[in-house]
Amino acid sequence: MKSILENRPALAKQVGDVAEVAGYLWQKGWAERNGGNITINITEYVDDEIRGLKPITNPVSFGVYLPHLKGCYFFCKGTNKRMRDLARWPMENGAVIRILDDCKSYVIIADNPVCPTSELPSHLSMHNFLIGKGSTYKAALHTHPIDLIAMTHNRAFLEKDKLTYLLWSMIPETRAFCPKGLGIIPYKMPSSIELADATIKELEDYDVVMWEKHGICAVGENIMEAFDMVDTLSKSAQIYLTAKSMGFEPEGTSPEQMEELKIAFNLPK
Ligand code: 2HA
Ligand code: ZN
Repeated sequence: MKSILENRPALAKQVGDVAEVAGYLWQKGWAERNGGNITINITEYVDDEIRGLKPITNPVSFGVYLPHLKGCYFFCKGTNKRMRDLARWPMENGAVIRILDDCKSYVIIADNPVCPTSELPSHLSMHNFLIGKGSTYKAALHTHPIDLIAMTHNRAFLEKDKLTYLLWSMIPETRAFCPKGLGIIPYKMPSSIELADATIKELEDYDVVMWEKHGICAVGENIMEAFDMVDTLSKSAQIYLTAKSMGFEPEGTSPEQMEELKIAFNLPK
């Protein structure tokens, strides 16, 4: 069977980047079993031939009305599929979906009938929110970073922007490259509409949000950018816990040093 990626190098590059990031997630130990999910909005790479492709599944409802997604196309990791397999065989462990005109359901169009991620409601809600506000962001990533999830088991860290300032103060890169900080979402049932709604609310202020005792969600221009933000935050968490395990509280950069970075990098917060 001919793959939808054949003779479409720009689209193949997007899926290739997803596969590369899926490999990193596995190597980092953030993607046990089927843990985590990735979706990218590929509508800009869709040509008339793709638009004419017959669905390979019946319509499936995703449980929410998302008006900005009408006619959009996404590449999605499959539910119950492993990141480490997505890394090697993206089109066997993910699929391209088309959002139908009712804005509440999708069909799979290629390459295989791989049912999309269990977190589809939150992923599609994030894409709908991004398009609605005129953002150029195309990627949404959810993964399970050990260090950052562990931090959400401490109630003191769940206070608004407590973790943001702590992680920013561990290394200047985090302040510069995760400039909006880290939003916190109190524990909600995985895959639920409540989790999706709470996530998009936090995206008003943040590009990266923690799901308490579960994982992290990041949105970005592309999948590499979304991954880089999570990787940078995790590096800060590692520095914090390395200092703690050496028996001391890390000092952190000072408010003056933070302010200096804010001016130098023209940061929003
Ligand atoms: O896809 O991580 O949150 C598996 C998950 C659900
Ligand atoms: Zn998860």
